[in-house]
Amino acid sequence: MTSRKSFYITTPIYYVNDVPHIGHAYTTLACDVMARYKRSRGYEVFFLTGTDEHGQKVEKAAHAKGETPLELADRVVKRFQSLWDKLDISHTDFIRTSQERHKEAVQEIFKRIEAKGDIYLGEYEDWYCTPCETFWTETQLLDGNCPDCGRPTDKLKEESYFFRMSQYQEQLLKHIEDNPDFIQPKTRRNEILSFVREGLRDLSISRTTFSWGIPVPNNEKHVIYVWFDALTNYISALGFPKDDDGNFQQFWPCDVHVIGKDILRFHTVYWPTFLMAAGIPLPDKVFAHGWWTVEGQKMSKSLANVVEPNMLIDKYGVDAIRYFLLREVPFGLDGDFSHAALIHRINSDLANDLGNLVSRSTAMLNKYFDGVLPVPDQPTAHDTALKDAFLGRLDSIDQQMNDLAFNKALQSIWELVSAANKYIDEMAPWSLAKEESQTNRLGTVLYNLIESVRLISLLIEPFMPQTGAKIDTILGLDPHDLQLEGQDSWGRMQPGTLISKTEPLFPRIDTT
Ligand code: ME8
Repeated sequence: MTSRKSFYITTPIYYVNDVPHIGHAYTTLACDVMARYKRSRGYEVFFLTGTDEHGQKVEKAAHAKGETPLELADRVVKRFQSLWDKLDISHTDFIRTSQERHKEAVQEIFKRIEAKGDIYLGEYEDWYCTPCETFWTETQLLDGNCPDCGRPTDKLKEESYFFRMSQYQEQLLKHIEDNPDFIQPKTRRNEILSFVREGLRDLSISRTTFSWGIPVPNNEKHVIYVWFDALTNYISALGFPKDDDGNFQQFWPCDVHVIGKDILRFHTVYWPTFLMAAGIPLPDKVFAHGWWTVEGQKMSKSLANVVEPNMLIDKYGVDAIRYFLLREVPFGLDGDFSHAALIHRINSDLANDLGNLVSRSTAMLNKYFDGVLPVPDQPTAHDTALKDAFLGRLDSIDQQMNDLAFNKALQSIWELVSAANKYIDEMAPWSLAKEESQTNRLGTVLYNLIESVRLISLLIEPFMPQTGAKIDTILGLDPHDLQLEGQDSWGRMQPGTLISKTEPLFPRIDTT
């Protein structure tokens, strides 16, 4: 990641012909965690999400329901927005491709590429998969069906505008080769490298068979291809081309587009070549995460109901879901959602490890010092080891976060939770409390514990904002004043602060 103090992160914009499910929640959540983390490190963050509303699929779905496409979109957009509220998503902007600001940007890029001579009018004849909005050649089909989703395709012949994508093959290859971090994880990069090496064809970028979309400038018979339209959201939301607010200037190029592996090619072949042709710099990184199955099976409509995100949040709490999704599976690999695994994580990591640390530390401080944080004494070797454990991990956690290795970052944070729990067991404050001569020592131990809890709270806040805020309130801290301060982070709790007692942060879930 670059060293500038601005950070721009995006989710895909989701189709409105489906309602939000756990897969959409996963991508959006990962971006939210990253956005919150970067803010906690002092970055100015632009975090974009939104909806992809044009195209034949949406037009068909709307007609089937007796609605206009925009009516359908308005209805489904509310479902996405209310889920993002419920999931504590802290996006800066929500772009809808039906908005005027977006139309202007798409037409502008089209015009720029056309003016350069890289768009021409031709005729298209190929096999089209409507659910995937993708054309396939005869040889790409599998038994006559779409090689991606297996559904039937239709033969289409139409007049179409083409983008000279073939002209950009060498430039794209060179970019991917020169920028090893451009496509992540590595396996995805290799996939795209071999795809590009096989050769790029010119791309059909307009349709005449439906009308729900953005018209081609100066030829209203044609609607711009939905992927050309959709990908442009990443700059239209920043105010491109006028840039009245200076967001495009400040935030572009994007630090990272986070996507699922299903839409990798669109983001690492189509999008960069459109940008090259339009003379716009490329994003720094595209990260494609893996695919969720549910209880071992591909997510179908009926299975999606079993893991309906609103229902999961109501049942288990928003922070538990946020924690589970990012802790359970390395970001980039496929994962399986099971209720048993979720309950196990809640009981062991959240109720036991984290919950007990916070309740034991604050309860003892209340019992032995009436909740008033004592002044720490000279540190012993144990105290220094605890402090060093924290400071020693801050840099690696920063690296893990910048690599989007969320599960590793959480593992590192939980090593700190364990270190603090172990410190309690070894220092045995209850024994120190029995001897009056040990009052200063007891005070030092409890100070170190509360300081550990403060830092853990800061580190978990991006993942579990409500829990972080709860702990800050218990510790009498204003969350807005808090930032990680690198190696100066230890020892910032003010002696004399009044610390309250707490109910368990995560009640155990009974599995019997
Ligand atoms: O593709 N596991 O929108 P979309 C993990 N509009 N992630 C999943 C998932 C699963 N089972 N299912 C969906 C589109 N996702 C286009 C994008 S961007 C310019 C246009 C997530 O509604 C994952 O992020 O089909 C995937 O890439 C995205 O939802 C697809 O959302």
